[in-house]
Amino acid sequence: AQLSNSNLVSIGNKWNEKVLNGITKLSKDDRNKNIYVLCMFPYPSGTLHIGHLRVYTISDVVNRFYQLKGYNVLHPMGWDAFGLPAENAAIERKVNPAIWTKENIGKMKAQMGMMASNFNWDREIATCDPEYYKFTQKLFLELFKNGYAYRKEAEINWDPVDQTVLANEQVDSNGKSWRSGAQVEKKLLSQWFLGITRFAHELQHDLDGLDGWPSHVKRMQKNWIGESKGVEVVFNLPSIDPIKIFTTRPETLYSVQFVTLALDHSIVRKLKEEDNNLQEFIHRAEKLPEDSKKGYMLSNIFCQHPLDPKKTVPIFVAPYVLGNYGHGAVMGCPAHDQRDFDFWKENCPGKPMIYTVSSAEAKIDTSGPYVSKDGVMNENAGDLVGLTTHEARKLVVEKLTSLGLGKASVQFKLRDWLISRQRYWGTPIPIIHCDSCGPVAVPDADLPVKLPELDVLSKTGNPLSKSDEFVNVKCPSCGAPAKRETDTMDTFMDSSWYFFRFTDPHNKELPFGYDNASKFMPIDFYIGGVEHAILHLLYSRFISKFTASIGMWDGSSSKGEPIKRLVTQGMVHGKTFVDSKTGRFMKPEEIDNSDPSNPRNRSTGELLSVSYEKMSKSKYNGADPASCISAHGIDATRAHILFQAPVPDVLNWDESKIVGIERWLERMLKFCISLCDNRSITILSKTPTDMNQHEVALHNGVQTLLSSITTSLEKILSLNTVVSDYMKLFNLIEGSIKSSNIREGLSLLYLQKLTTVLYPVVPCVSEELASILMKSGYDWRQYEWPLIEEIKKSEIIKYQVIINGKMRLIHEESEDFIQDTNKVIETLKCLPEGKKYLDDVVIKKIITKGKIISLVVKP
Ligand code: ANZ
Ligand code: ZN
Repeated sequence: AQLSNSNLVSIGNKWNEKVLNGITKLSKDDRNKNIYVLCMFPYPSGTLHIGHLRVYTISDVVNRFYQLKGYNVLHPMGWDAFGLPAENAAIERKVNPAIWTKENIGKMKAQMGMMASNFNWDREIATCDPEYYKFTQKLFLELFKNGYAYRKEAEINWDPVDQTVLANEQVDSNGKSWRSGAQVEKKLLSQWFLGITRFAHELQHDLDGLDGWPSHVKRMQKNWIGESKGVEVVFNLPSIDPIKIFTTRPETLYSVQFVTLALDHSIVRKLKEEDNNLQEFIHRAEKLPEDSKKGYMLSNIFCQHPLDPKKTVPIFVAPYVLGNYGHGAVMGCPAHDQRDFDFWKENCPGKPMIYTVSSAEAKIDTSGPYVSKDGVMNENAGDLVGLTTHEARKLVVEKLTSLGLGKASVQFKLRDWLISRQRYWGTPIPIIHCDSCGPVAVPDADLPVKLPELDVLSKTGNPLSKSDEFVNVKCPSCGAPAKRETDTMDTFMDSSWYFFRFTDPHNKELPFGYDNASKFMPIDFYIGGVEHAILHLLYSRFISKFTASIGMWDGSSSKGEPIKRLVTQGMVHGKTFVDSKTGRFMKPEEIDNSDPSNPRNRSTGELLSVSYEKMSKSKYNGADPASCISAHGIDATRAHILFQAPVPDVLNWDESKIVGIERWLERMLKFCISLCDNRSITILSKTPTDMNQHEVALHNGVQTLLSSITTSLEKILSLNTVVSDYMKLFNLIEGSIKSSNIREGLSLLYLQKLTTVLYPVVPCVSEELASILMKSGYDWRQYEWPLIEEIKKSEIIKYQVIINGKMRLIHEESEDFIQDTNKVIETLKCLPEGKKYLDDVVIKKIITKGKIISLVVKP
């Protein structure tokens, strides 16, 4: 346990309410100075952890900084409140998920009240509130009307633990569910999709204009969208539709030795009707891993090589070809592609491979494929012989194009977004299925389609489909008996537009009004975890581009992009104690911390090994923000969080290190009180024009630090250096009071500026300092960010004073000091050291040069 600091705690309590209210209210009029600072809204799990405190502190610092700069800051907070944890808790505890969620929101809101974050609570939203999801449904219907929402039978990812479908994005590279960790199964089901791929090009290329995004996040998005530029090639075959393939290597066309189709290719589907062996192969192959190189050669069917029609090419069916990429078919070039090479070895062992590309220097090595994209076309390459791969690529595309057997083509890895979930606690999809009309939109007047209150929720099956009352309705279009859609939406749909709702949270007619949204969007600062670098941000970009494209807001200047500047904060890691002998994680009560640098096992006395790791219950390394705040006060806690690590980095949480911050805050408070006890000081209202060189040095130091603090907040969001600059600034001011060469009124002026600039990070201490100063009659514009003043030129030089050829003393003065020799003599005569040599003598000569003042004197 840490010693608590009751003074800082009580200052925190004293100013809490005032500080929570911030200093400006959003006003409607001033259109130019609007700024939108947003942190990713939390899932209402019931407890805030230290990671939350870190994000909210960062966004609140930005919020308060812009308030001080006179901006209208939108800094809202809400709840990402749908999702499985509530439903699972409801099943376990037999409580309504709505009640569970509401209680959690209450608890977390109370905890947020301790964090000194000034949010626009009058704009609070919860995605599970019918007033909110009514508009999620309306947006879905906008997508539906514009052809972006459609139902399709698809092979989907089925999570057998959570009993629901998952989006591709929610399955990791090992085929496990992002939430339950279960091995995902494939199932064929009719599901709702959103046509995100129609924006694939924009989603890929508009990333380049997002200068305010971390490059690694842009890279992750690009990889996910996966644009690939290549060529579509047609392989004709007798009496069946031609086969189209996608290739990024058209220059390898003469090395093609086979064509392979995916298991669900339309030709395969047709042929398997009459081919039992094929049927059997497909059955076996569906269970094989995607990287399996097993194949099945179609008998008696060959296709024609597009540039050499006499040459016939065999056709295989194999699981390594993806059904949902390109055209679900590849041209196989075993000599130049690793996968094709492996496939050929497995299915046509011993048969030679046709190398058409080689390096200019070395001989062909037939033990593996030649995969380099740079090389020259060799003698096997027909009319391409002698060309570079680059030239060959161009020529092949030209030939194919003129024959009508190919054209340039762009493919994306991105798939349409599967939003159907067979769970209760989500936004109902507002569709009614009618036998004669098909899927019909629920009319506006009937929105929201509310979740029925069900008595029992179960883990198996879709709870909504078991409610007859919910399911059986009339078709809104023809009146015939019809069935309501029972799928709910992926919760990422709820969070893909919430930032728009914050701009107009009370709108009863629309998800958001055009003017309100256009006034604040795009978001100026969006702060959150890097774990959302793909899913949430991609979906949000899609919905923003869609809503801009149908004129719901003015996205013209941002290309419909929702986020100007993205700030991803690092994780908070907890101090973890491990018994080196057993490898066991130690509980706090098992640790002897009497010597904090050498923690020991309480029962064995053995030294423990210490590391910082992701916080988890099983490692006993969690930290509770509430206990830290109640021990040290909110200001010290905030400053400590910011000071310990740069925003994007991992923060190794060590509460004991907070003492440094506490001492600094205490020193400032004491200093301010002692200064204000001395009421005789008259404060300077502005920088005086007659500063001496000591004052100029102080002035320059202060302005440099103020400028650095401003830049750190405004441009680079380097909040750890803001705190260290605060400390330096305070040290300067504290030191200046001790100097007899500096007017106290000037030091006091700078203390006021420090008090103001402290406000974003330590608002309660800033208020306390201000109240001490004000009580003593020192009044100023407390909530106005100081203007940075010019640095005054005047370097201080150490002059060597030489008298009759001997170096007698060193004197510090400004550069221009030696210009007036009378003043030099006067000054030197006044110095105690100078008196010794210059009293009662006649000065015969004075020479000044550079840093040297040379005097010739006679008694
Ligand atoms: C012939 C070739 C020769 C290829 C060569 C590569 C190297 P990216 O960059 O990821 O787009 N391909 C095309 N469709 C496929 C599918 N549905 N399933 C599996 N593989 C597929 O990759 C494009 C390359 O992936 C294409 O270029 C194709 O193989 C393969 F020396 O065509 B290539
Ligand atoms: Zn109907």
